[in-house]
Amino acid sequence: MLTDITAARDAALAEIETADTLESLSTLTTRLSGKKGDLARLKTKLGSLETVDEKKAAGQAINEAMTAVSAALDGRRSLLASQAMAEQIEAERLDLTEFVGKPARGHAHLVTQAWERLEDVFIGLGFQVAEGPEVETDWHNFEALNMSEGHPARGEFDTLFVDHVPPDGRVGTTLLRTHTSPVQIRTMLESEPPIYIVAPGRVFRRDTPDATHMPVFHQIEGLVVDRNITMADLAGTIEAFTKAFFGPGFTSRLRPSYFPFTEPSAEFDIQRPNGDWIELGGCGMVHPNVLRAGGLDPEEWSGFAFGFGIDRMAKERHGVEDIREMYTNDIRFLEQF
Ligand code: FA5
Repeated sequence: MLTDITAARDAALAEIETADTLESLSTLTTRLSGKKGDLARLKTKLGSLETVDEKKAAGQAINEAMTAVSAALDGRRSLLASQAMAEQIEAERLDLTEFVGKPARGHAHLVTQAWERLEDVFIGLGFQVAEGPEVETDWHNFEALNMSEGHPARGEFDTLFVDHVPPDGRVGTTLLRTHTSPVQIRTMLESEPPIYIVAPGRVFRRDTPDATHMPVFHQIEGLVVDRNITMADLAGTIEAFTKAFFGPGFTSRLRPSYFPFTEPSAEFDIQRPNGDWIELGGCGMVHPNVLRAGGLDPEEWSGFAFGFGIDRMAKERHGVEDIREMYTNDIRFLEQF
């Protein structure tokens, strides 16, 4: 009997050692610990033993064997469970190494970069940065800039009107500013000369998008009002800006032009080191009517103003073929700058 018990125990222990999954171990557990297990069957035969001592010895041996089998099952179960856990962890492991060291970072949009650099360069030349609202009154956008109602120059600004009834009830007198020039008026009305400001911002026109036009784009305005300001100051400022912004190999020129709010007026162009000319924007001496609208006496004060498109400038500077590309938000395009 004792030999059978030892044999049954050893067979059970050997089987437990070979169980290699939790499922097979579970089946084995049911079989070994159930009533049909070898040890359980041997237990039922205890009664057939002849002496009490034999029964006692065999009973003890069976109990010890059962304890050993049960301990082996537990040990095997926890080993297989920890192996299964390790496998799961390995299978679900996230490779985070790509975030270690040099994470991919975005950067400011091409136009924002140009806007910020323009501010930096003009601040370096002694200018301050001013702002104005994007929704403007007809008065600030046109009237005060020497374009009264019916002025033909208004036709050049395809204006988007805002569906808003102002306190005076004159519908159609509130609009999306068509240029940054109304900031000239607001600055003159709000501060005393000397004035040296630039005003970058978003402007709106009912222009159909094409390679050089967007209905929403950006301009930067410049305004200087002081005593004895002349056209030479304007030309010198444009030249200093051109060299500071584009580099020492670039130069600028003024060409006669017309704007209702400046007199005389000019277009200004810059020349690349390879000789190519790029049109940048408009400028001129602030018109006496504009100084008056800003609350200043043209006999005492004089000034110059300029304005140009930031998007157009960024486009030229980086050799972008089509201005619309800058607004399609294609990451492959934007990443280049
Ligand atoms: C003006 O807007 C004047 N306010 C500029 C000015 C200021 C002149 C102060 C004198 C004194 P103009 O309409 O030409 O001018 O526009 C200026 C610049 O804005 C253009 O040279 C161009 O670079 C840019 N621009 C005009 N329309 C668009 C458009 N639809 N999309 C992108 N850029 C544009």
